[in-house]
Amino acid sequence: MSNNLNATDEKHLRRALELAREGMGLASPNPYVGAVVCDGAGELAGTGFHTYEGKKHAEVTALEKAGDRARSGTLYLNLEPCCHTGRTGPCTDAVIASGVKRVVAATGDPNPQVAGKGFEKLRTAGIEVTIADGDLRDEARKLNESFAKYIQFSTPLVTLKAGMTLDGKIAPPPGESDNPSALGANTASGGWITSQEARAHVQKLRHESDAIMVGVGTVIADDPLLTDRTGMARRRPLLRVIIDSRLRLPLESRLAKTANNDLIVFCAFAEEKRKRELESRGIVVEQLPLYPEQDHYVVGGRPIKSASGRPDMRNLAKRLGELEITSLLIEGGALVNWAALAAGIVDKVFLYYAPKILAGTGAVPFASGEGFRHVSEAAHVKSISLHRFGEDFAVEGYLKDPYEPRVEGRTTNGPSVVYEGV
Ligand code: AOF
Ligand code: ZN
Repeated sequence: MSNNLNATDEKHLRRALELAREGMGLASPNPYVGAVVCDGAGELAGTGFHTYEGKKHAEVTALEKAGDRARSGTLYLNLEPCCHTGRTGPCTDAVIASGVKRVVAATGDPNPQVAGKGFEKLRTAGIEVTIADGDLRDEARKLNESFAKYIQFSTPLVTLKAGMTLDGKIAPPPGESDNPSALGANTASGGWITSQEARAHVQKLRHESDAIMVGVGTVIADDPLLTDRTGMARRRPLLRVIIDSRLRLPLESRLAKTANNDLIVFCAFAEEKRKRELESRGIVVEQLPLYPEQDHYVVGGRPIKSASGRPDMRNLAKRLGELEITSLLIEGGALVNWAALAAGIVDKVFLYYAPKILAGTGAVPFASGEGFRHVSEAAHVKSISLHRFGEDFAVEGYLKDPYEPRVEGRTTNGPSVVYEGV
């Protein structure tokens, strides 16, 4: 519930949010935006939502549909109208020209080029502006959290996803699996831990993501396809990203066999022949700088040794940002999960738990590596929501607020990342 909106406002703003969701898979790298126009008598006069290919911003479509009926009416939308010229002109001009007397928005635009200036322009033109509080505002912010991260920091929102047992194991001891699809019998980790319902939800996460990433160890063990199998339309194929320091990606893996300019391998050492071999199969290979030898992260004031000899995750996030990737879903394994956590690139987690206990020291933990050494230094997951999937449940929560400005810097002890909010 919003405290500052009446029931009619709420109804129309909810509809705008619903319309915005129609852009799922189709709006990135732009935000999801939906708009509703009501005429002076409160009757529905036009709706619209944004897709990147469609170019037109949501409110422009809705106002065009409403035509003259917009005069003295109200415009509802989930995001502040833009006031700058990008691929299209400023929406604020179109809103002012339409003659609406009131704009009700769920939240501001995190784009620094807009951020409050859009509302200001409307108010200066004499339009009454109401910005929602409560649930609707929260929902609208959540809907565009990837866009918020990307537009402010030029790196994707990074979500660490894992399916595990109650005791935090993502796989039984290597070599004891009966996964028929596993490539390497000795390292196989397969056999589903989580339920079909939980895995269907992971497909939804994949659909909402621009890119998905695993380490090459997971490819060798599980031979995953890493595709979006929701069947829903998407503007760009889900970019499949593999961290593979020494280009071990098997050519007979399902990933390599299905590569079609949607598979990118980040390595640390690129042997020319191997690189060409992969590239000839439509796989993009890029070399990333290594973590500097003496590099460490500072977590809660204490240094943590980074994974030297591996591609630097921070550069990876930057590179994906350059490729207009607004969201990255990391799906393991244990080493990559730790590397991402230690590098401080993780914004949120989506952890699925099946009511099973594997126990044993040989089973594969959610994250391996050095780990945080003190409880006081542990990654602190905030703003938690719980989800149920049949017998399973999932914890969704944040290590960093995608909307908050943050300081990422270096200390006097060499390059390091200040792991904020932990
Ligand atoms: C709106 N309504 O429907 C969208 C907005 O390059 P452009 O012209 O498409 O501008 C993209 C920016 O405009 C994007 O970064 C965000 O700030 C805003 N998106 N704004 O008023 C819309 N899609
Ligand atoms: Zn606009």
